[in-house]
Amino acid sequence: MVEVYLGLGGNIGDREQQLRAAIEHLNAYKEIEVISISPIYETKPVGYVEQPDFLNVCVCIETTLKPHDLLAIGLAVEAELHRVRDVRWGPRTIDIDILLYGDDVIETSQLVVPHPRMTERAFVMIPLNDIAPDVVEPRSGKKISQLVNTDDTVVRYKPSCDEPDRCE
Ligand code: X6L
Ligand code: MG
Ligand code: MG
Repeated sequence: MVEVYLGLGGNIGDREQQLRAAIEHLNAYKEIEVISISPIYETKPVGYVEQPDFLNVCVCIETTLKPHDLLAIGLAVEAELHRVRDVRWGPRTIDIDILLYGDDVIETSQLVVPHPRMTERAFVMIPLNDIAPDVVEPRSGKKISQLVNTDDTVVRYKPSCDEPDRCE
């Protein structure tokens, strides 16, 4: 069993409903248990800016899945929620990224973990710091609380749910 942190985001349709549906879809796998969910934040698009604002959230799961099997499940959940891969960095109903997989460092052509640019992105680091301030990012050896830039401002959209099975 390994503790994994996922970053989820979306900016098309009912954004909050899609985040919650994605978390429910993940939790429905017997190999995945959702442990905690950060508050949801509304964030300005980064990378390709001419698109709607995102909602972003980070989730802690425990899983018995190997990293590539978890990646495949994430992609399957994205597809179930009608993600269409169109414009690079463009709008999407849901994006599910593996941020941290225990303290593993993974570098394959399919998957790089820790997520290589996560520490630069407030839409990842602010919610991650809410649920994992003492978790160590294994490339730097630093805690999330030491890596988060608290000068970055992102706007809280909704509080967290303490009991993942009982949200809504
Ligand atoms: C220069 C070049 C500077 C590229 C930044 C940053 C590219 C982030 C892609 C970049 C660059 C990304 C989300 C988002 C995306 C999201 C918010 C990406 C991939 N996903 N903006 N932009 N939330 N707020 O989930 O992260 S596209
Ligand atoms: Mg992403
Ligand atoms: Mg992705």
